[in-house]
Amino acid sequence: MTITRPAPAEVLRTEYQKSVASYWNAEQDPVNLRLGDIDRLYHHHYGIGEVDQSVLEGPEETRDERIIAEMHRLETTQAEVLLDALGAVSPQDRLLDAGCGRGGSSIMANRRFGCRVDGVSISRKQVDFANAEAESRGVSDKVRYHFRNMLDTGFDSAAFQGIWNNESTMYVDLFELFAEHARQLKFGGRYVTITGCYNDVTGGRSKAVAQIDQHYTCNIHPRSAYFKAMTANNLVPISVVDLTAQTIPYWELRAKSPVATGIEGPFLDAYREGSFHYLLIAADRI
Ligand code: SAH
Ligand code: GPP
Ligand code: MG
Repeated sequence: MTITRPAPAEVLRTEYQKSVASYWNAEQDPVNLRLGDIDRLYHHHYGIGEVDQSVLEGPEETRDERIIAEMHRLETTQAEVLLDALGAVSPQDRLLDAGCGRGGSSIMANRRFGCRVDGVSISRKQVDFANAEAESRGVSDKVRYHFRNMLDTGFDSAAFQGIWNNESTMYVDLFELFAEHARQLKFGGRYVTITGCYNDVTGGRSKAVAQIDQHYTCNIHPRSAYFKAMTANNLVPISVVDLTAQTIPYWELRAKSPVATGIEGPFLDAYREGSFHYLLIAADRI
């Protein structure tokens, strides 16, 4: 089989997109790889839910392993909560994982719904990694990752019952993104995002939010921008869940973990001061 691959210039259209792709092509952090190695579900998102504090007690020699396993459990729970919000999906449907990272959420979606899932990332390294994982799991007929730009994927119009962005909207203009999602979703299809956004009520970008942007080369949007861009693109919110209180324990645990990266302080500050929220938004395509 011949695989024709788009030239990077067709996928990476701006200097900014090239710098985002470089970040993800170079990324090898134990905070992600050591967690993913546990069950080969690799996530690039954060965790939610109650922390089992007993992982901090018990034998010193295995403490690090226990903390890492607990962080991974909370990140997998986050993806389960996102998939819950997709509503009914049948094995005949198709789903799109926009900004798919190393692909963990797509594997979980295929496992849950039995349907075809396509993931797109502007990191060729991630796409190759994720396809190798799908291959080794024997699901590469159903789960496929593509080196494509989520602002212009090349997929057919009205091809998808569901589309999600799990922590990947902060790299793009939301009006462009939701226009492309609206094109690809069927009428009545569901869009879900879990995202970090800044709080319009407390003012502009706080110092802690600016530090997060700087750390990941991203551009966190205000909360209001999501609803403006959805309304402009025939996406009607059906549920909005503030997950902030549920993600703080993950960050507290991560700060005490052997794989802390230094960004834990800004996340905890931003959440605690109220300048930043961790939000799930689900919307229907009309
Ligand atoms: N959703 C994944 C990864 C989140 S990390 C997870 O939950 O594990 C952010 C991802 O967005 C990275 O894979 C990055 O390559 C991707 N991304 C950023 N801008 C993009 C764009 N314009 N098109 C496609 N993917 C993009
Ligand atoms: C990816 O997670 C992080 C992002 C996509 C950027 C910002 C997200 C916000 C909610 C603002 P990761 O798992 O690669 O990050 P880390 O390496 O810090 O675990
Ligand atoms: Mg991570």
